[in-house]
Amino acid sequence: MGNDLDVVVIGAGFAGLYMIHRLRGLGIAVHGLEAADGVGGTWFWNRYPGARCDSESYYYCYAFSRELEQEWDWSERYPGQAEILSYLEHVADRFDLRRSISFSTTVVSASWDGDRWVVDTEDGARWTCRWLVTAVGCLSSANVPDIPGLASFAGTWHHTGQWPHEGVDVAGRRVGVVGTGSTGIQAIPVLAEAAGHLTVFQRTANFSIPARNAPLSPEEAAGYKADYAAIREVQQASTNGHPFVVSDVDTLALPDDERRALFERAWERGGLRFRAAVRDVLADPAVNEQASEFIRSKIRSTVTDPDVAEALTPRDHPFATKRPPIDTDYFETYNRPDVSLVDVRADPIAEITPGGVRLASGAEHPLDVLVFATGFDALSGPLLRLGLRGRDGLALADAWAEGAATYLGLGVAGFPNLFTITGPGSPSVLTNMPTSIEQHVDWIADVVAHLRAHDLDAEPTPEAQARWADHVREAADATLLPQAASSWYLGANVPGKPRVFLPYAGGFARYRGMCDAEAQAGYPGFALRARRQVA
Ligand code: NA7
Repeated sequence: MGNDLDVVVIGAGFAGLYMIHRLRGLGIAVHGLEAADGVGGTWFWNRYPGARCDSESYYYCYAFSRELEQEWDWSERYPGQAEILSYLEHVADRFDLRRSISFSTTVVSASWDGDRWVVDTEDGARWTCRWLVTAVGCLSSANVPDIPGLASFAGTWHHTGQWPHEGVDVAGRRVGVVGTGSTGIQAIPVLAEAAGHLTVFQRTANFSIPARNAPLSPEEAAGYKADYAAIREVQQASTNGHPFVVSDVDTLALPDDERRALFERAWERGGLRFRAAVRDVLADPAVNEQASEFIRSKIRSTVTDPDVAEALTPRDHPFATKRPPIDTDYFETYNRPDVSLVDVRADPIAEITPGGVRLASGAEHPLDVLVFATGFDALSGPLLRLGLRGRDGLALADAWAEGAATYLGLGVAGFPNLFTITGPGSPSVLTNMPTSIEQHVDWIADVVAHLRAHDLDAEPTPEAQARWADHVREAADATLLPQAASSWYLGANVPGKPRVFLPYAGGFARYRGMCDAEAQAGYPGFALRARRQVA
C-alpha cells in the first residue's frame, strides 16, 4: 500500500468506518488514520464506569446494511460502552475494514499544497491525498479544567473521556467527581456503589430523566428487527433522527391533572423521549417551564434532604437547553450516607492540593481519586487540534478566530477538498449520531464521486458559508437553546472559546433536504475548479 491516496479519512469510529466502507465500494483508494489502537472512536475512549448510550440500541446503530441490522443482537434497551465497542469491532471485521486503517497513528498536521492534502503523523510518516475527510467526532477533545495545583495531587486523577483501559480502583477510596453533565450523571451512581466516599463537585444543577434501562427481551428485539423499514422512515423524517414523533399535545391547554398525568407517563417510559412528550418544549417558555417544574418536583420527592434537593434543582436554564442527561438512580444516589454534594458555584474550587480539593472558603475535601467529568471542547475542538492548513497556508485556528464557520457543516471556505463529517453547523449532537453520520457519509461519497468524475476540486464559497452561518444562528434563535449560558453547544464551557451556537438546530429532516438540494443543483454553494493539469 502506498501513502498516496484518493482519500484519507481521519478517525475510525462510527463515521470513519462507514466512510471507508462507502468509498471502497466506489472503487476509490481510501485509507483511515486512527490515533487509538482500535476502532470505536467515542466508545473506544469513554470507558468510565456507567458509560452508556442515551439513544436506544435498536436505532443507535447503522442503517446502511439490512443484513447487519438483522444479525446483530443488542442485549439492553440502552447499549453500554463495551457492547457498542463490540458492535463496531464486528462491523470492522464483517466489512473487512481494518486492512484500510492505520491504528496508533495520530495526525499532527494536514496542509493543502495547491494540488493535494499532505498529512503528517506523529510517527513521522507522510500521507498524501486529493480529498481529506475528518471523522473525528464532536466530543473527542477532552476539557480538563486548568485548576491550580492539579500537578501536585498525590492521588490519581482521570478525565472520563480518557479512562484507563485497565479501569481505576475506587473500592473503599475517597473519590471526587467534578461535573454533572450526562457523563457525571451516568458515572456518579456507579462510582458511589464502589467508593468508600463519593464527593460530587457540582457547578450547575442539571435536569435528568430516568433512562429505565432494562434487558431487551427476545420478543422486543425481534419486533424491532421486523419493523426496521418503518423505523428508519420515521428517523429520516424526524427532527432529531430518533424513531419517534414529537407530540402535538398543547400542554398549556390541558387541565392540571391531565398535564401531570401526561408528564407522569413520559417519566415512567423514561429516556430522551420525555422531551418529545409535548409540543414546543424548546420553543415556548411557558411549555418548557411546565416540563421543568415537573422534573423539579421529581427531584424534591426523590431526594430526602431538602437542602440537598434544592442544591440539585436546576433553576438557571430551561429544560433541554443544555443536553438533557438520562440516568439510572442519579438523584437517589444523594440519599446514600457515603455521598456528599458540594456546590462549587457558591464556593468555587480554588486549588487542588496534594491531599484533595480546597474551595475558595478554605474548606478542604480529602480525596484519593479525582474524576473530571468536565466534558469536551465540543465540535470545533477535534478539528482544530488536527493542525489543518488550507489554501495559502491558512490555519483553521485563524479562519475560526471568531468562531467555527462552515457551509452545511460539511466544508470550510479556504480549505479545498476537505469534508467534515458532523462538523460544526450540522445537526450532529442534537440528533441520534449514527443517523447524522450516515447522512453525511452518503453525501460526501456522492460529492467525491462527482468531483472525481468531472476532475474538479471543491470548496465552499465565502458567500455560501456566510449565509449558512446566518441560518444556523437564526435556527438556534428560534428556539430556547441559546438561553443556557454555560452550554457547550455555545462553546461556553471552554474558557476563551468564541461564543457561537455550534450545532444546527433547524431539524434533521429539514437539513437533509437542504443537503440533497445542494447536490441536486450541482453544488452551487461550492466553488468548483477544474484540476490543474500537471505536466
Ligand atoms: P458536559 O455536558 O459538558 O458536562 C460537563 C460538566 O462539568 C458540567 O456539569 C460542567 O458544569 C462541569 N464543569 C466543567 N468545567 C468545570 C469546572 N472547571 N469546575 C466545575 N465544574 C465544571 O460533558 P459530559 O461529558 O457530561 O457530556 C458531554 C456529552 O457526551 C453529552 O451531552 C452526551 O452527548 C455525550 P457547567 O454546566 O459548565 O457549569
